[in-house]
Amino acid sequence: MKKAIVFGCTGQDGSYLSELLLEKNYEVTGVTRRSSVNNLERLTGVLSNANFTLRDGDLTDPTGIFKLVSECQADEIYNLAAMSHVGISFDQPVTTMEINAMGPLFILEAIRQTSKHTKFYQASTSELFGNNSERPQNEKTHFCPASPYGIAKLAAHKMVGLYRECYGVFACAGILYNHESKKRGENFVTRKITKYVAKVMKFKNDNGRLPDPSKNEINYLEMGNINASRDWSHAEDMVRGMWMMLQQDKPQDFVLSSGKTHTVKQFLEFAFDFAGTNYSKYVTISEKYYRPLDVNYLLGDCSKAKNILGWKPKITLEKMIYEMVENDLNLLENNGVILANDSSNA
Ligand code: NAP
Ligand code: G4F
Repeated sequence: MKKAIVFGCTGQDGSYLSELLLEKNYEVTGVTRRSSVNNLERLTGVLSNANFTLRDGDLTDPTGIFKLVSECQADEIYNLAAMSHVGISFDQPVTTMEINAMGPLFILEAIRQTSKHTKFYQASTSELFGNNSERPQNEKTHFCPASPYGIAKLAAHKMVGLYRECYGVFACAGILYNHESKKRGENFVTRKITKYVAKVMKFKNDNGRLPDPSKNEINYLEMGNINASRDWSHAEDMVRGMWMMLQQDKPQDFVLSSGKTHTVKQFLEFAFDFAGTNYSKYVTISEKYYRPLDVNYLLGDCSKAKNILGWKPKITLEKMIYEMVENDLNLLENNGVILANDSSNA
């Protein structure tokens, strides 16, 4: 039985990847950092599986990581842990560097010193390309990150290449474009929108008509830069690609993307269609959600992954938005979850 460690198992990707690895009969060690509240809700599908074990670990703690990596002697380690919000990285640049740049280095160094046979996957990102004008971007496109998040991820990305080249560590970085799902964090733009649309739909189901924000029947949806374009995929497709990278004979980096880009405005249009209305009545633009610098256009060319891994995305954007809206509506209908006002500037 193969053994894998998943850093970031409580997150969107970590939970889907843990499910996938268990389906493939791996013994999975999921790493969680200390939390004062239960944050295992995304793991409900795996917690009762006898092949899944939770262990404490924080990416900012090199001694703990050394101990974990050397004791487990895993076949594969996936690092999906990160301070993953680009907007917040402008407010927390130091923490972002500590977690996103130093964390992967601690894991690589532990592998090099104590577990050389272990294959390593690092969660790189399309944010590495920043505002490079090349379209679409691929593995050869020049990196031009435009946030503390992107810069920290670039440091980790370069370390992966270095450890591969200098020390022969089997290390791969997946340059992944945006991916979403019903498990997406609530302060990313897609989930923020689908949660709001679900609230509109619930009002309509209860009252037989749409809510009117000008009559305080619902808060306005405050948004930032809705002209930005993103290449959105489903997280389940992406974690399959991560696993495929580590099944190769040779370690390499790969872009994973849908190959299509849409503006946030278009995402709003698609999502509000499910409620049978248009977003313009509900959305206000607030400076609070603008970033000091934003990446305006991302579009990935995943030909290399298609040719070498045989990977391609299966879930369409439309299907994904439907899944997200339906899930948020179910949460509202079944649990009476009240959508909190988003008071952060994320
Ligand atoms: P996510 O839902 O925000 O999950 C992040 C995970 O990292 C959580 O489990 C979090 O734990 C953990 N974490 C944060 N700081 C940590 C620390 N100091 N020590 C240990 N664990 C820590 O992110 P995601 O969307 O699944 O993304 C997974 C990875 O892919 C991230 O590295 C992200 O940067 C990268 N990525 C994501 C996308 C995307 O569109 N989703 C695209 C490209 C790359 P808590 O639950 O305790 O917070
Ligand atoms: O959903 P977002 O916060 O995702 P962003 O910044 O693209 O980052 C995500 O994808 C990266 C891969 O490209 C990952 F590496 C990263 O970990 C994360 O998963 O924002 C998407 C776009 C941005 O242009 C943002 O400015 O939506 C714009 N936006 C407009 N209004 C908003 C909002 N973003 C958020 N979070 N909240 C808003 O109200």
